[in-house]
Amino acid sequence: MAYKRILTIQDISCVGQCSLTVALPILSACGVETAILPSAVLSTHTAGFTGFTFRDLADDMPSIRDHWKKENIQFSAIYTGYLGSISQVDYVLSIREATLADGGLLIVDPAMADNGKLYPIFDMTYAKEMGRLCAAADYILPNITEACFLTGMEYREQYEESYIEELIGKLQALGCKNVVLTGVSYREGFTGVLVAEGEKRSYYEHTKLSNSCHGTGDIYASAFVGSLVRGKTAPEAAKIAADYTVSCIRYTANLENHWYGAAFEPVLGELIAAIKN
Ligand code: PXL
Repeated sequence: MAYKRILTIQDISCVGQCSLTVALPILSACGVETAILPSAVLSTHTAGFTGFTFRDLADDMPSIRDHWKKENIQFSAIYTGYLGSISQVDYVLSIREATLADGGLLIVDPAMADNGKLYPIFDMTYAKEMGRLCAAADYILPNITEACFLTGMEYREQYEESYIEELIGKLQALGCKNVVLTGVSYREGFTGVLVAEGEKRSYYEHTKLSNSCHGTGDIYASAFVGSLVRGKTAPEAAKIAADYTVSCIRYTANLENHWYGAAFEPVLGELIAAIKN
């Protein structure tokens, strides 16, 4: 069996349990060698903390890419999350060109928005550029808010299957045929994930817990990518990632003052066990 190596490109929020501090341990737990390319360094994430520092690392990307190319470094998959600035989209595309192995996957989590709003520091120009990256991906993992910013559709909290199907169609029209849409809820107390691979659909519904945590999108995407790269199908990976994320949120509900992220560490064993099955 070829040993899999992933490159993940997203920010380091030094404190806050999101992006690289979540992706690296989760991908490692999935049994995959993980290389990282930090897109930015922040003192904390931007959801709930104020006065955070932010350093965009876009300028380092071309020389890192060129060094890897010279060393003939190749990745089985590239997984991107929160990027620091719009110039990074072209850098990511050129890193893919230089380092993605034949048959390797580009998986894009367009981490830029939630609950109907863009994250601080992002604007519509960023959303448009993210659309260009999504167009080039093999899999994209938006939540409904991100799907709306990518397609121009109206954000709704209540909807029917026809609204979700229209969103999927518009996302696929961007250019990526495989869409993993998270946070699709058709009834009170439940939510789920819809996996669209071309015309094929699979929906996995699970309990919606009353507490919600920051960073669960990153936990979900990391567990999905790790499972997929370990050979699970997309619907299997979507289920493993959903069950794991629910466990993280459930664990966090019992902690005091843990508003900034989800305690994903104590339940990593469940993810490892699920991937072994
Ligand atoms: O979890 C997504 C995320 C990643 N990185 C930074 C963020 C957020 C969400 O707000 O602020 C810096």
